[in-house]
Amino acid sequence: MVNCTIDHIPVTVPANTTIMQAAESIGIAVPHLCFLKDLNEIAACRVCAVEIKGTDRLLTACNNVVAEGMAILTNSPKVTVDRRRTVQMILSQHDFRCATCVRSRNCSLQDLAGDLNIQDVPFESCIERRPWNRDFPLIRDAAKCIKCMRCIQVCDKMQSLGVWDFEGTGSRSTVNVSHARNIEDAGCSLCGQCVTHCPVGALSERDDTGRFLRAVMDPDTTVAVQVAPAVRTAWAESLGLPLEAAPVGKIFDALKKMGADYVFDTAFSADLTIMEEANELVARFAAGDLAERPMFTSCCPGWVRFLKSEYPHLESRLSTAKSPMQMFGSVMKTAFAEDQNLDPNRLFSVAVMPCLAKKSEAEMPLYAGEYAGHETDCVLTTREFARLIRACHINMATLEAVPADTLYQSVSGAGIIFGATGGVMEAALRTAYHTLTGRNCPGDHFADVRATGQDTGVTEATFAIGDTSLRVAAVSGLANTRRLIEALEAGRARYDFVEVMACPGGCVGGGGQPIHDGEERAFARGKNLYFLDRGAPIRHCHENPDIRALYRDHYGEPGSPAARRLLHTDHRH
Ligand code: HC1
Ligand code: SF4
Repeated sequence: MVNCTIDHIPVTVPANTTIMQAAESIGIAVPHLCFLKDLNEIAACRVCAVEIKGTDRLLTACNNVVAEGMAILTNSPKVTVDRRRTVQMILSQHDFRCATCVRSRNCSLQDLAGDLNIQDVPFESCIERRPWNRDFPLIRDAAKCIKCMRCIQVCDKMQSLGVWDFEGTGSRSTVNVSHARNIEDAGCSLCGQCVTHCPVGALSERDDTGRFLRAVMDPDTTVAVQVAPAVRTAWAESLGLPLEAAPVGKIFDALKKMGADYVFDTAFSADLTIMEEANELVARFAAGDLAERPMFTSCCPGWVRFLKSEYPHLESRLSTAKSPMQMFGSVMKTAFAEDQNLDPNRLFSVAVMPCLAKKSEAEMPLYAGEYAGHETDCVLTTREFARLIRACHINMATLEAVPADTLYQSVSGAGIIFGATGGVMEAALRTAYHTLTGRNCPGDHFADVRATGQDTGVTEATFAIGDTSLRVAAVSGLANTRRLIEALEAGRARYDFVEVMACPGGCVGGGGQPIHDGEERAFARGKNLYFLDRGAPIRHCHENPDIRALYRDHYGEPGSPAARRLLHTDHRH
């Protein structure tokens, strides 16, 4: 153990404890900007510098460890002056027009400058400006980048993709797309994790709120909105409502107040996806084609982008079932339009998603149908939705929980847990169990695939269903996924069915969710979905009466020619 003092308070900590951790252990938060636990501990910003009494030097607290007898001051006048100057230097390279910044009120640099009472920047401004393709779902504003390196580390260590890199030397050093590529060609999965880990407004999603508002303002356009399972766990985090007071019905109410004509829960089409995907799993199994195992889930577009660019030879292992978002878009423009006597060419289909990659999934040519537009015409992230609530001056206190619209009101708990890692797998196994045995399993029968919060991003299990033994895995995070695929390819692992989610913890931790700097909330949000599943009156997708009615009236049965035409894809293009 090591004994030292921090701000005159004695503290004893294990050897190799950083100054920042030691301070935290006695409730002293050392200000910082670039630090991310386990990902970015390199003191790039120098904001966490502290004074060591008896020396001339300031030491950065995030990457220096305490030593026996050290007397550390985190708030001496010397530290304060140094910290103010450091932040002023950073501001001299940062476009601080905060009033129009997407991260205003949720920006670590803005908070820090406010806390340090910085009212001017006495250094010459040198702001870097670079062109960027504003049509791409991920936007980078070089003028706001503070070179903290978080995006580089997150993309590299968490997602194994290395899309960003440092370039230049000295005062010209900066961050850019690696290997001088354009972002479109850089193999970006669009997971958005670099966005949620950026402390400022340098990275963001493309803002599509204007397209949504134009559609609801057009009297000749019918707007139908679906809301993803994970959105309900997080939408109110930045709006001042506690989770218990923020059910999905209030999201529906807010959307109606914004002018949406119809509102639906993507958990409904998650049920539909499972009908098709479980049927496909059983069929692939019955065919006994071992070379085609495992079957991979295909609902996460970040994962599908990753697979197509990194492991294109595995494309045929993807389930051909469209994602719930795309299935709902297809249903809206075909079955729903037909049943409600609506012109599909005047139907604008919107999806509120916790995800950036959903924007690119919706735009893929393969999802343009025989009507105007795409199956999904506009994707808004959870953050864009929260911004719309503010922009439309919707008073959160007036929102009421209203039901989704008919014909698709009913959702199962299995559809709801899609938003958490392991949830798609669990939902599919519940229905596959029914297909193979003719009976329903207990709701929590496959709970072993749920993440515990302590795991490494992969959960594995073997289940016996009737005479069949299934070896399954659920993985989240693309670096974890790469390790899993490499183990498969090397013959070190064998699975029949694998669920992949690009974002750690699944969609609940998606790149379009509200940002809490340096803090991961995915696991807690996921627990909320399992809580909703436990209390759901229906816990199996195949028991959803509205799904049954949809099959009765339009598709016949899972895997039918109509279902294959409208609800599946070959993933090409
Ligand atoms: Fe997801 Fe999915 S779970 S991919 O995270 O399969 O985005 O929530 O909507 O499509 O259902 C996202 C979430 C979402 C789809 C579903
Ligand atoms: Fe990397 Fe994901 Fe950011 Fe793309 S969106 S650059 S894959 S972290």
